[in-house]
This record gives sequence, C-alpha cells and structure tokens, in this order.
Amino acid sequence: MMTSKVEMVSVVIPTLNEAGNILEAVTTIQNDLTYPKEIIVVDGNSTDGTIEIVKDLDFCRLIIEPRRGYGLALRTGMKNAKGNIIVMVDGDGTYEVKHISRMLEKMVEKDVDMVLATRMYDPNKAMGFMNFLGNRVITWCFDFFYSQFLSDTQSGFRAISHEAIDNVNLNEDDMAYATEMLIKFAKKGYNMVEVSTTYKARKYGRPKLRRFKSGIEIFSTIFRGVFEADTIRTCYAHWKKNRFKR
Ligand SMILES: Nc1nc2c(ncn2[C@@H]2O[C@H](COP(=O)(O)OP(=O)(O)OP(=O)(O)O)[C@@H](O)[C@H]2O)c(=O)[nH]1
Ligand SMILES: [Mg+2]
Repeated sequence: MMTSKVEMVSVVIPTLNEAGNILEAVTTIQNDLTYPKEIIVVDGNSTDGTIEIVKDLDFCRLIIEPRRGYGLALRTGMKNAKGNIIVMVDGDGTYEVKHISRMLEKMVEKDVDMVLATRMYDPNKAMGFMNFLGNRVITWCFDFFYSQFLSDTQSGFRAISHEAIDNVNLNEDDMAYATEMLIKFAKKGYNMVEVSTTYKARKYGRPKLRRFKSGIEIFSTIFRGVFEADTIRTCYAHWKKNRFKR
C-alpha cells in the first residue's frame, strides 16, 4: 500500500445547510489546488440554498444523499471518487483548505496511507472547550488501545489513499465514522501521520454535531474495535491451534 504518487485528487465534501460557507471553500480549493482533481459535494438535501449554489458551479460534482449522517455522506462521496487520493473536508469553512497541497506533499514524502490535519497546535485555539476536551479524551483512548500517536482523531480533514480506504469496511453512519476509519487503518497496519494546520470558528450556520450522541457512538466504536470479532477470531484460532501443545 502507501502512497508514492498523487495522480488525481478527489476532494469529498459533505454538506448539510452550509449555504454561507460552501462557496468560499470550493472556490479556494478550485483555485489553490494544482493537482489534477475533482471536487465532489455530497449534500444531505439542504434547505438553505446550498444545492443551488453548488449546482451553478461547473467545477463541482453534486451528489444528493438524502439519508442522514456525516459518515454516510462521506461513504457515498468516496464510492463515486475517481482519484487515487481522496481528501475529505467539511464544507463549513472551518478547516484551512489551502493546506491540502501540503498534506499531499507529506503523504508522498512519508509514503503513508493517510495524512490528518491536526488542529491541536493551532495558536488561535478556535476549537470550543467542550469539543477540545472530548477530542482529547477520545484521542488518548484511541492512541492507547491502538498503539498510535495521533493528536486529533476527530479531525475531518484528511488525505487518504483510495486503495487503502477500499480495503477497509466502514459502517458507521454518523460522526463515529472518522474514528472507525482510524481504528480499521490501525488494525491493518496502515501508516498515518499528522500535519499541523489552523482552524477557524464557524462563520455561518449551526453545527450538526450532537456531542452526547456522538460521544457515546465514538466510545462504543473504540471499545467494540478492541473486542471485535476479527480480534477474537484471531485469538481463538491461535488458542485452538496451540491448546494441546505442551
Ligand atoms: N450530507 C450531509 N452532510 C452532513 C451531515 N451532517 C453534517 N454534515 C456536514 O459535515 C460537515 C461536518 O459537520 P459539522 O456540523 O461542521 O460538525 P462539526 O465540525 O463538529 O461542527 P462545527 O464545530 O460547527 O464545525 C459539515 O460540512 C456539515 O455540513 C449529514 O447528515 N449529511
Ligand atoms: Mg465543522
């Protein structure tokens, strides 16, 4: 696996009522990112005009995914992606989309399967305190249970090898999708590194994140991953093979 060359980048952007933010995000990507690319917006049937804005842009592909969920939207977008690299990023203008090229360079330089944008070294500290705290605890648990050294597991801004993502089976429909992806990459031994980026507070619209619901789902994903069938099956097979050996 790993990434030796960026042939084409598919930028996948989930949107749900991001009319105030989406235009700036996609035009910045269109103007800044010089690699061969496609920009795919996966909209959850927004009612605020997001769809109309994206429809008018000839450099964007619009996919409507009427089923609810951040993870579902990303999965649908990725299924339609043609690039050998997939970049996932929010359409809410909070991530520094100018940094996509830096992430891609890092991906090739380090020959890894995923580069995450970490917001933990951002001097502006634009992340809200509760999100920061939740993210910290989740990230500690994830690093501990899966022997990783990430600082921002909840970052929704990632460059991923298309081949690698096709090799893992992702089922989470909502925010836990981001964590499930990391768990399954870690289990396959895929390499993940971070690049430090800045973060901005949301200018328009409301967050769709429901902290309590997502927190429960994320922790259950982390603990389920530890006891998952494949882990148990591997251990059981090992035990069965060796049980009569003395
Ligand atoms: N298509 C689709 N997109 C969604 C859905 N839920 C969230 N999104 C989008 O996914 C991205 C992440 O959701 P946000 O609401 O920004 O969540 P967040 O980043 O935790 O919250 P903020 O701190 O306010 O940015 C945004 O671009 C949303 O518009 C959904 O059900 N369907
Ligand atoms: Mg956001």
